[in-house]
Amino acid sequence: MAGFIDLRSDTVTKPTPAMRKAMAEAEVGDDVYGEDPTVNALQEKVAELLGKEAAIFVASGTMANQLAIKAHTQPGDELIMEATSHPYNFEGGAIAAISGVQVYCIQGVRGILNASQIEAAIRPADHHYAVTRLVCMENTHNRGGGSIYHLRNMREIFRVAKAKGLSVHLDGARLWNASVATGVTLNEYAQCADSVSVCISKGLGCPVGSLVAGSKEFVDRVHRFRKMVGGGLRQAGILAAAGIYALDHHVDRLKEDHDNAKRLALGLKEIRGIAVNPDHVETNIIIFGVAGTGMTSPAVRDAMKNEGVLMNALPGNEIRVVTHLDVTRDDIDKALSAFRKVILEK
Ligand code: TLP
Repeated sequence: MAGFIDLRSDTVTKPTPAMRKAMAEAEVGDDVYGEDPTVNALQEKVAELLGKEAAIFVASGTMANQLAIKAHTQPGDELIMEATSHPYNFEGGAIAAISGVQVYCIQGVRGILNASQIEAAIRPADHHYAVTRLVCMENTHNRGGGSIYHLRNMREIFRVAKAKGLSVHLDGARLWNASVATGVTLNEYAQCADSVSVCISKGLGCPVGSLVAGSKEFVDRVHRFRKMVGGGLRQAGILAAAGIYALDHHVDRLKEDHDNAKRLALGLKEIRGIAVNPDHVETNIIIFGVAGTGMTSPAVRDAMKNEGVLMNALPGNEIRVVTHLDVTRDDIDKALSAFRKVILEK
């Protein structure tokens, strides 16, 4: 929202003038005929970055995850996923509605699972049970506070899943954040999954868009399901051009977002009653508790709004703040002053 320091999400970014110029000048065609050169270029670029045969442009991260789940499964199957994961909690019940699949949820540590937890959740070959078909990971993990799946852990999970004949999907909405924070390439992460969804409308700052990558055959199935849900776009090159621009200009700068998040967490730690562990802030998301301040999280959110700073209140008196392209270091310092005013001078 104009005039506010908006820490609600990295989805709130507005395209920069240079990005808008790239969008305005994009060469376009009808993508339902496969004829949009800019969409094709973005798909090829992302497939190559992820080391997959193909990638397909879709409208949103939700559409990317849900079409991937649909393409991996049959109704009645079961998938294994962390209990606070995005596709299970924040995609409107789509796993059940669109794929008819049930979820075996496991509680992770800040959203992160390990291979032995996955192994223990795989159903035996017995007709009492659903057929376990798919394992999903989320890197970085949103509700886990932007936590990172370490590569060794992902490799081990992939090995366990493959040994049991399961498919693996990675919700990589913020995979670029993980990569910039660790130096692990997108390709290395993507080799631990059969399919990967990535969002260009989060940290990369594009107005719209996500991609799903995998084998040619898999992406062809996703293409069919994209059509079914009305997701076949026409001159989408205008959107894809933003993605190409962002890949060339907005990836390395994610480090600034991570530094700003850390700065905010270190400042919050000094405020009496706020429960935050700056060591847990690995990327651009901070989740912290406010119960010790004597205020509820909605009360903190509302009071901060009056001070010109927006954020999301979560259940359990927690607050989520997210740093991004449209938040400067100066904004972080202003937000910290506002927090001090709201919490210490109440
Ligand atoms: N997350 C949004 C909200 O839905 C919570 C946000 O503000 O963080 N995977 C992950 C890990 C996500 O965080 C999100 C969006 C999605 C998928 C879905 O992307 P969209 O919003 O494009 O459908």
